[in-house]
Amino acid sequence: MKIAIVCYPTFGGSGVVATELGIALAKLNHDVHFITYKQPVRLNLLSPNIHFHEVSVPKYPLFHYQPYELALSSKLVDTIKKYEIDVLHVHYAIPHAYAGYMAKKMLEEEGIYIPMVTTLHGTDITLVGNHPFYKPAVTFSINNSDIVTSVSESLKEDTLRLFDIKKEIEVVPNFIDISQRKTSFTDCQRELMALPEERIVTHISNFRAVKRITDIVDIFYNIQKKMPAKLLMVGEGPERKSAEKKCRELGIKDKVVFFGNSNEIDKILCFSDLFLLPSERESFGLAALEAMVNKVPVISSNAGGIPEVNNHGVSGYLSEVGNIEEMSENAIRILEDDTILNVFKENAYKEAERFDVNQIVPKYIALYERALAIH
Ligand code: GMT
Repeated sequence: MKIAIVCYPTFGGSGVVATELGIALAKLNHDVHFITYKQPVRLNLLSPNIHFHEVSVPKYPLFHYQPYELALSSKLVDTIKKYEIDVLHVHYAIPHAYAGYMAKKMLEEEGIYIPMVTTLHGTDITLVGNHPFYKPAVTFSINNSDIVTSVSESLKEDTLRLFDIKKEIEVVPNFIDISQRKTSFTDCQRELMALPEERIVTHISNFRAVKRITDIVDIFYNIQKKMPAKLLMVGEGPERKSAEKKCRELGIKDKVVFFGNSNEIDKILCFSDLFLLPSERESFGLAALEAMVNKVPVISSNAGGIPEVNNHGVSGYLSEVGNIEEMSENAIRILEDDTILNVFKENAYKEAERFDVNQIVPKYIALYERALAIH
């Protein structure tokens, strides 16, 4: 099949999933065309059947806001025609499903039918899309997609609760390429990060308020009172400054490393002992899954879809959002005993196997085939 994928090219989970999906489809000999405003960050290999088409938005002084949706739908029309694309798959409803629908309609005028699969990722539904300013347009573009998927049962329930949805929503969970992880473990350089007796605690995100970054600092503060430990904070975003300030105020800044955005998260996770994800909301928690496949147990909140990924008492522990005391106690329970830690590490990996690329990508292919047959 020839598949066009629209996504955000940044470090957000939706862009990562879309990129990994495109790479997996290309390995299965499908022809994949990424259409977005920048080469996706995880797309570091362009192969004969992976293509990237940049959406450029020319700046014009009249526009207070540059019309990205217009440029995207025009680029979609051109690319779909030029490369005879079979299926359009848009990730993150805003504004991709809306622009995709416009492209579909423009192509229909020329007698070209293109089925559109829309994947809902989380904040496009729970935070941004639910805002009254966007809600009618988001509802419309979901209802007018040919197939709609969500990355967890929890996100499906949220979508049905928050919007007037007339379409079936199929749950296709996020996934991970386990075989690729196995081969990249060779250069794990733990000694560069911490002393042998120190435990390494890690968090990776876009440092937005929804991630409750200061809870992470509080939990780590409690951990380091009980054992030698380091906290590795990976990512960039609005909450980073306040987290750094809090580390200074608590007198733990020497034990915390802020990395900024990284393309080498497997290298960081390979020497991590525990992953913290105390988010206010999380449709899935891809970062937790990436930790688990690297044998890193997870202390998380029980928000949204996280319980579908992190298995309480097996791959880690879950607590109510904001229950810093319980999260700290559970973290210490896992970290203070080598035997317990090793059991959780192995369990985390086993739980991650449920989300292997080979289990999940065929589900998308089956949906594309169904979308093609709709016409
Ligand atoms: O806020 C983020 O974590 C980024 C956001 C995105 O759309 O890029 O992530 C959402 O999609 C990810 C991939 O499906 C999920 O793993 C995240 O849980 C989800 N984030 C939220 O729901 C807050």
